[in-house]
Amino acid sequence: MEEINSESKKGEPEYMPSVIPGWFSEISPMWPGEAHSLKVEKILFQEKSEHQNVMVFQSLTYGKVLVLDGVIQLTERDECAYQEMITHLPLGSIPNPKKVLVIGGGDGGVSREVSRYSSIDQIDICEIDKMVVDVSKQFFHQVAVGFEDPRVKLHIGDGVAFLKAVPEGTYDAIIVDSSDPIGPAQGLFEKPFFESVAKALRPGGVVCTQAESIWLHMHIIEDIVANCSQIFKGSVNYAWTTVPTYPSGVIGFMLCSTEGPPVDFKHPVNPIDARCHCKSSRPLKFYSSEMHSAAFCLPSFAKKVIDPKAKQV
Ligand code: SPD
Repeated sequence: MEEINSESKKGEPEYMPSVIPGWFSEISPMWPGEAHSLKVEKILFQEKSEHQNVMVFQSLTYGKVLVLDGVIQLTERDECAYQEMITHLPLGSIPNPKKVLVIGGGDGGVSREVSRYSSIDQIDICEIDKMVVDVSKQFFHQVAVGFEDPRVKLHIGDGVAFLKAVPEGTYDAIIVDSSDPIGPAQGLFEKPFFESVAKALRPGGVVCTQAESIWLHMHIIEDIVANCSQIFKGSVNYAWTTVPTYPSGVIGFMLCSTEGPPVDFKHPVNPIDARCHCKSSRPLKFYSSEMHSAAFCLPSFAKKVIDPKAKQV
């Protein structure tokens, strides 16, 4: 096969070879046949924890990147889209949240966002992998700043086991900031986990879980929606947002409430103060009330699958 050359000869169009040393490509059976790539300037950290491979690299265009088992978890440039949406979609939908649990979230970004609410007096985080916390504190200060809030209590352990031990009706909101359902996060996508979540929430409490991509994972989403509509007796909705460095450039969220005071996720009732009462945090970059409502508009192909099982107030 003729070698493809990136150098232009005699004014011919330039072709780039598709496999280039110095690039990170995200390859996984969860998105077969495609891989998003980022140019690597320097690998800053690479180690195997008790649970997974942990890597941090400096990219040319997205700042530092955190990768777990070969899958991008966050980049400095676009983490705002994910962390703000997964947090403010649920917390913007209920008045005066007080107790919040984050499952996963070992980088601290979700707790950074939860910290913006002055009504909250307790933020529990249950992350399985201490190395993720340590690496985030070392390389991602603007994200791990979320651990500095005195209301935060960090538990290192398995989220499934943690939730089973939580007394009934403890939390106003639970946010499940997980990696994909291959590896340590698998249990966080299964029915027994959602049953524990429902039990740990107060009446009219809310959950928001990372719920993959409408372009790639409709089969997973369909299962999650079916399980959730059996378990959660309040509202059950799917929302989504753009995150350029996640597979297919989008990611979704499952938002559910338990039986009790009705929750209308599509119309936020608890607008957050963008200035934030917490001095160490920056102004919002992505979330707004408009983005909140827009996140629930689904393309027709997804609506057809999700809507028959979803529940509105
Ligand atoms: N496909 C990757 C999905 C990762 C979602 N979790 C990211 C953690 C950021 N706090």
